[in-house]
This record gives sequence, C-alpha cells and structure tokens, in this order.
Amino acid sequence: MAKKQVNVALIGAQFMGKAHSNAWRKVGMFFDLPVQPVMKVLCGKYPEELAVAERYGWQETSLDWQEVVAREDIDIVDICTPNFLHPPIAIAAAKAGKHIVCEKPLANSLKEAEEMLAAAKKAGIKHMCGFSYRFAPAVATIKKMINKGELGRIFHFRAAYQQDWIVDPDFPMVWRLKKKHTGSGALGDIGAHITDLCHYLVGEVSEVAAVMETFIKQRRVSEKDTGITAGAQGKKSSKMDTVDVDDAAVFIGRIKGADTLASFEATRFATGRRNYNSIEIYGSEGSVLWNQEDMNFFHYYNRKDPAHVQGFRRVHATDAAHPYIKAWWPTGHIIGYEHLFVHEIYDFLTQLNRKNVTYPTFEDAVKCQRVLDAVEKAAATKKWEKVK
Ligand code: SOE
Repeated sequence: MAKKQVNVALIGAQFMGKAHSNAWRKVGMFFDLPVQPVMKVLCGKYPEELAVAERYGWQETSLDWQEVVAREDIDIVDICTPNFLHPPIAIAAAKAGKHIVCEKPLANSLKEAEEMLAAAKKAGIKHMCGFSYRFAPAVATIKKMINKGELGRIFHFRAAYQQDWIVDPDFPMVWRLKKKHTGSGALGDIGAHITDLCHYLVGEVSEVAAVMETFIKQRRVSEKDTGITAGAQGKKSSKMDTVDVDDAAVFIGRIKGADTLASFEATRFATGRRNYNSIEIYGSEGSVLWNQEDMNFFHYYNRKDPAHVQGFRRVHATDAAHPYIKAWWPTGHIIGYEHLFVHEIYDFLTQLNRKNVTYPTFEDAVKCQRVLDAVEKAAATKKWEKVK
C-alpha cells in the first residue's frame, strides 16, 4: 500500500540546508518509514544558492519564506537559516499548523526561544531542535549504558567542543560573528551542543560560573556573507567591523538533583582542532569517552574488569546492537557526520503521531538556552548564576 505523503519545505540552503537536504533524500532509502517525505520546496535568500535545488532533490524553489510557510500543501517546515530568523519562521509555521524541525540554538535569546515553544505548544504541532550529536550511534549507546546504571553514580561530565576556523585574523566577518544574527558566538553555536549532550546523558545544569573571550575583535567585511564556508572565500573589502560575540566560552556547573560536577569548553580558537566535540563521563562503576572526529568509536572503562586487563577499551559502535546502525551497513562499515541528520529525520518522521517523543524538542532547546543565558550572565557578573 502506498504510504501517506508528507510535504517538506526547507528554509536555508547553506551548510545546514545541505545536511538536511541529504537527510530528507536518504532517509526513506535506508529506513523503513511510516510516511513518505516529499521534498517539495527549497527556500533561500539568494537565487544563486538555490541553483543546487534540483541536484539536492527539491521539486521547487522559493525566495519567500512567508509564502512557503503559508502554503496549504506543506506539512513540515525545516528551518536551517541563520539563528535570528528561527523565531519568526517557526512562529509563523506553528500558526499555520506545520510540524517544525529547527536548527540549534533555537533562538538568539531565551525570551524568543520561550515564545517559539509557546507557539509550538499552542498549535499542537510536532517540534524538533537539531541537536544532531545525540544521534551518533556511540552517543545513543552511552545513553543506554548510563540509563542501565553501567557507569554507576556519575561524578564528572567533561565536555570540550573545539574548532579553529576563525583563528586566522584575516578570516572575514560572517553572520556567525554578529550578535544580531547569531545571539552568541562559540557559546550558542557549539556550546549549545555540549550543553544538550550533558542534559541528555547526565542531567540538567542547575548553576554555572563562566568566562568568555573575544580574541579577535575586528574583522574585515566580506562583500557577501553567505555562511561559514562561502564567507571564508568571499571577496573582502577594506571595511572593518566589530565582532560582538564570544570566540570562546568556558564554564563549570552543577547538575540538578545530583552531586555531579560538569565542565564545558566551547571555542573556535583551539588551533589544530577542526570539529573536536568531545565528552568524558566518569562514574563509580566505569567511564566513557567519545569525540565526534572519531565518531564511530567510544572508549569504555569498566572498573569490574579483572586486574590484568584493566584499562579503556575502544568500542567499534557499528554493530547491529548500536542504535540506527542496522539500517546502514554490515558491522565495521563506518558512518559519518551526515548520517546524524538522517537519524534525526528518521526519529522525527516515525514519531509524527506519537504523544511523547524521544527526540530533542523545543522544550529541550529552551532548557539549553536557559543555560546559555546563565553562562552569559555569569561571565558578566563574575559570579555563580542559577539556571532559571
Ligand atoms: C559551525 O560552528 C558548526 O557548523 C555548527 O553550527 C554545527 O552545529 C556543528 O555541528 C559543526 O560546526
């Protein structure tokens, strides 16, 4: 029997637009879905960026997101724009009764994130926030291990999300470095990921102390900022502009209802680190280590192992026993960054009719945003701040 079709509109055709397009295109080939996603329309800001639409698999293009979210035939709106556009698009889409997938961080501010959640709840639509690293089979396995008590009582959660793409002082100004477009810098972009991983794996952050820094305060304006990679290559003018967001944020925190200590580092200035998103969790029974640059593996230490083989073992998380893997390749045949988005969309589509969903929602995104907000306050006041 033919599956029910759900029509998708994707807004934002850059880096995340490409990752999500690939996910919508592949998900039905590798996973058995209850519905059939139809890639209806790709919406962008510039006609040039929409030249990829056909190649990515989209039926139509549009330069007008308002027109797109109002369309009767659209069921799902997927938001991959710069952050400042998330709230108006999501709120309009919710009002129009569309289900929503939205990139992280949910908004530039806590207030806007809360408004988005309220609009989604009021409309009764399904909402997901793109905390993609939850969908790594190794991370989902670690989650199961923690739930089963295999690590025992958790003492430490330690995360560092390190990149180096703006270390070069000649790297031009891009939207990710302007507060009005992005909210915060490394904190909201990549600190949001590790905050969410902490919430997902260990528990909610209840209070924080923080420091933040902007190492390079002025950057040359590029003639057209079209995103992270295009921005780097864009033609530069002689005009300078001020970077008004953090290049790095370091914070520590406590976990609600537990005596777990957490530490976080989000930086775009870890020279030599390209996309090193790493977590370490130390418990009374054992420990786990994972990092995204080696995402098919995690390290596991079991305190109960016999003394002569004590030590960390490297687990190849590509067995059918690891979440999502069965849909891909036989054991040992690794997957990559783009697969995380396929898993995300798979979870979203399989739970369209479920009351309680397992994926990260706007609710989780607001919890994350509360931490980001407290971190900015703590860095400014130089005091411990409670998370709202
Ligand atoms: C850029 O810093 C970025 O693309 C983030 O925005 C993504 O969320 C992360 O997955 C990779 O780095």
